[in-house]
Amino acid sequence: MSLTVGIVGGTGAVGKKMIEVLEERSLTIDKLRIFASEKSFGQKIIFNNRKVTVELLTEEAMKETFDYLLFAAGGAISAKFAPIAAAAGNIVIDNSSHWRMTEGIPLVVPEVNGDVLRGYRGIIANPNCSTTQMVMVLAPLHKKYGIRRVVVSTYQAVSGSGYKAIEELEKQLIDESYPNKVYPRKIAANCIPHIDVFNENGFTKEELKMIYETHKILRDDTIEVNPTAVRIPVFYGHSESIYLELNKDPDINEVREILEETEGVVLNDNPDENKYPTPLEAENSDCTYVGRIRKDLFNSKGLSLWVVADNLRKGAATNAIQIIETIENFK
Ligand code: 11C
Repeated sequence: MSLTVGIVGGTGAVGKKMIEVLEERSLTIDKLRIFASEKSFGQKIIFNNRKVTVELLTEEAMKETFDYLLFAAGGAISAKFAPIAAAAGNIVIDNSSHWRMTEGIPLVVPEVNGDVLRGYRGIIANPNCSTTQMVMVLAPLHKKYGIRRVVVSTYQAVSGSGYKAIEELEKQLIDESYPNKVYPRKIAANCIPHIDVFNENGFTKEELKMIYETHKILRDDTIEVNPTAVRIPVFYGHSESIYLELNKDPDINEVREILEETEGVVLNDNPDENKYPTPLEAENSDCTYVGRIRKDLFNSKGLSLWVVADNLRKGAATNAIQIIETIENFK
């Protein structure tokens, strides 16, 4: 079946990646429409060797008929326009955080909980990139052993903050005096333990997303998640050091087998040959990579892992397109 797909925010870092991923996958797109604000409308974007003119985002446009509308324009735009599009009967896949925790709105990583999409129409939320790659690895281990506690530290690429942040790092790498505008500190040659705003409990919004989105996707709010989210001077690819306390003692070979067999996860774990995932190697891949798997030396139920994925792909665009593929496969 050929589809009409709209992208709201198609000129930003995630929107552009969505266009790239749509070109690569096997969905047949009959018509792609791209919407943006006054700043960017009128631009020409190439999709499947054809020029698409970026249209102005309006309420009227959102009432037209689409098979799928992908939103990548931030929370305020999603809050206003996604309900209009959904009320018109469209399926909306929203990459912002606005609808993620709303009851009745599915929050989906297809390999983990794609089943919730069966028969559903309306707004669907795409999770935060740091949550997505984490639950890709947590889900099969939770099923097998039960996860009691997760302690995670992230090492997040600047592309998670968009084009302006990419430019800020590029400029600071060649000019030490280039001022920080996107980040509260200089990002080149530094790491900043601060992503999104601080909450009164001391955690940042990025860290709270990792807690509550994990509960919703894994359908288990008893898992104790303790994150620290850190921005590092890497362009693409988020990394995570994850410590799990399980309900049962894990067998390390069995853990490796489980992860090796998990769809979308690639095991890269051979320290003797310096084999472990890094963001440079994960860039432009749709998979989630895991390595440095080891048991805690002091707690038989403890397990450490290192998880890396391309934040603009599996963390955003690819996951959104996989949501379309999942719904199409249910038809
Ligand atoms: C970052 N994870 O790396 C953020 C970007 O809720 O979708 C994505 C924010 C979100 O800065």
